[in-house]
Amino acid sequence: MPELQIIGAPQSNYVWVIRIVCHEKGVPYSLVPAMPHTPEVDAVHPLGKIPALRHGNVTLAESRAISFYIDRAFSGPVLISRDPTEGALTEQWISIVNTHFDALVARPYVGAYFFPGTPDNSPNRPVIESALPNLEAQFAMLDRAVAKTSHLVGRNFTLADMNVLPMLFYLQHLPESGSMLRCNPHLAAYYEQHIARPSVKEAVPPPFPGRSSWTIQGE
Ligand SMILES: N[C@@H](CCC(=O)N[C@@H](CS)C(=O)NCC(=O)O)C(=O)O
Repeated sequence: MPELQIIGAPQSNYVWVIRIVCHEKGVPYSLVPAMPHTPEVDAVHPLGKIPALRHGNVTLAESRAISFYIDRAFSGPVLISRDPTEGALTEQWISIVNTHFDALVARPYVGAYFFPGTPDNSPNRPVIESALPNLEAQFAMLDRAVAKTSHLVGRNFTLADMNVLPMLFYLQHLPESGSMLRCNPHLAAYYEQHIARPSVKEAVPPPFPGRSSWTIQGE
């Protein structure tokens, strides 16, 4: 079997998702550290985004496609149920998280702390303030979703859970979103339960260069 390479920076939530997937499937891999829009990444992802994957002759972009490949190409636990309803619900939560929660709300908010684009590099308060109402609503949505079983779908740890946990990790370390997470009791319990899972814990990324921890305290 050729070596499976995950190409991307460990701090990317989507690179982390793929590392969780590999761990859950029992697939050995090597992480090839690379930033977006660098030659190794551009060679695979048409938009230069991370993660990218190389496995023998196979090259793939996009975390959902990469997860599909790993889930189907290797034996081990099934990460997206082959049952039509359970599988579709898993896709539903991946889609909601990727297109609404991550892209529109969480990513701009987290970026306003770590890549603020302000003259003095201080947090970008207008972006943070504008994200807060949506963040609150989407935390409440996720709280309801995990209330019954502490999983997004059924009683198993599926790709839907793997997909959301890295983003929750970043949100948990920031002031407003950390408080909101703690105020949603089902989501807080879900986070504490699954962040301790070996596949998730083992790929916790080091803080960005120049920072000693992920936590940013409130004012
Ligand atoms: N839809 C993509 C999103 C990947 C993504 O946004 N990656 C970020 C890092 S977490 C990135 O490469 N950002 C650089 C850019 O958007 O130009 C996936 O699921 O893989």
